[in-house]
Amino acid sequence: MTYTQSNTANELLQAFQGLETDQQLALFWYIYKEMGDSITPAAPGASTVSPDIAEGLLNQVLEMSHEEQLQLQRDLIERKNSLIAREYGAMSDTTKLLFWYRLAQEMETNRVVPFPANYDLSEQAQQVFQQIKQLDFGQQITVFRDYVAPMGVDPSTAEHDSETGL
Ligand code: 45D
Repeated sequence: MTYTQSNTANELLQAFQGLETDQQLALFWYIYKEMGDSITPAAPGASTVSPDIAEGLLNQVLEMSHEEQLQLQRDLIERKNSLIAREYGAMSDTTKLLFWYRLAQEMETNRVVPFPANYDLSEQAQQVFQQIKQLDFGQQITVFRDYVAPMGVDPSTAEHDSETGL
C-alpha cells in the first residue's frame, strides 16, 4: 500500500489500526519520540483530562514486570478483557492519551519496559509515520485521540465475560 498526500486523517487512522500490534506499539513510540517537547501535559485549559486517574492506572502498571507491561499494552490494542482494560476503557479519551504519554515517559526511565534498540518499523508503518508527520498538530492530536479511544474494554457496553468473570 502507498499513501499519498490526499489521504485523510481518518484513512491514516485506519492504516495505523491495520498494522500488526507490535508495529502499532513501535510506531506509537516513534511518534512519541518525534513529538518530544511539543506535548505539554500541564497545558492550561486541558479540558477533559484527569491526570490523577491516568496516574492511578499507571501506578498499577508500574507494579508489573516488564513482560506483563508489554503484554498489557498489546492487550489494550487488541481489546482483550481484563480489569485494567476496563479501567482504561472508563477513562475519557484525552485521559487515555495522557496515560499512553505517561507510559512512554516511564519507558525512558526503565520503570516501564524500554523500547528495544534496533527495532525497525515495517515498510507499511514507516509510510503511516511519514503521513502523520505531514498533518498539522491539531490533526495529529485528533488522530491519536481517535487511535487510543477504542482500545481496552468499555465497561459500560461490554457483555459479561464468562472466561474472566468480568
Ligand atoms: O521487545 O488536551 C515491541 C494531553 C516488540 C493534555 C516492544 C494532551 C519488541 C490534554 C512491541 C517493539 C497531554 C493529554 C518490545 C492533550 C519488544 C490535552 C515494546 C496531548 C519491548 C491534547 C514496545 C497528549 C512498546 C498527547 C512498549 C499528544 C511501545 C499524547 C510503547 C501523545 C509505546 C502520546 C508507547 C503518545 C507510545 C504516546 C507507550 C504519542 C506512546 C505514545
